[in-house]
Amino acid sequence: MCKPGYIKVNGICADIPDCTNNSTICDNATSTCEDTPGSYRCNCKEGYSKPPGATPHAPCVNINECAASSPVCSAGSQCTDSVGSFMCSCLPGHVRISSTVCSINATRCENINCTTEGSVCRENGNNAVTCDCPSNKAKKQNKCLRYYKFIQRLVQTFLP
Ligand SMILES: [Ca+2]
Repeated sequence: MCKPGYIKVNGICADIPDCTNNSTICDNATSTCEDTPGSYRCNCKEGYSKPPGATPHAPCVNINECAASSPVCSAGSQCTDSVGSFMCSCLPGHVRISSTVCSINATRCENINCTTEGSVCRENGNNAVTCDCPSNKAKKQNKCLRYYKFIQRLVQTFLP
């Protein structure tokens, strides 16, 4: 007599090759079969897992990556779970950096806060936006000031 999981071959108890004998012993969509001494194990594929304490034969189930304690999608993106995977969609005004990272689209004025007081955001096609002072004003100490040229001329005249 052989122990469970073993079969007598030429008078010797040999491990039953469960995975080879039954190719669907594990769910091939969610796991891969691994022969173990006297038994087998269904190892979960990426995107699938077993509940803690599940038996080696237990089926693997979808991981909801979107419910993970640390976010899998970056700020500015929306996580959508799918069976065996997940997807990060970029929120409006954001551009894709990678499959899990979206970043504010810095080429759009709607996403830009011009920090120079009185400056106006201008889009330059595919390049980053600029915050320019209106044509009748000039930037001075983080403000767009009218008559800057006049002040500058005064300074140049009276300062050494
Ligand atoms: Ca998933």
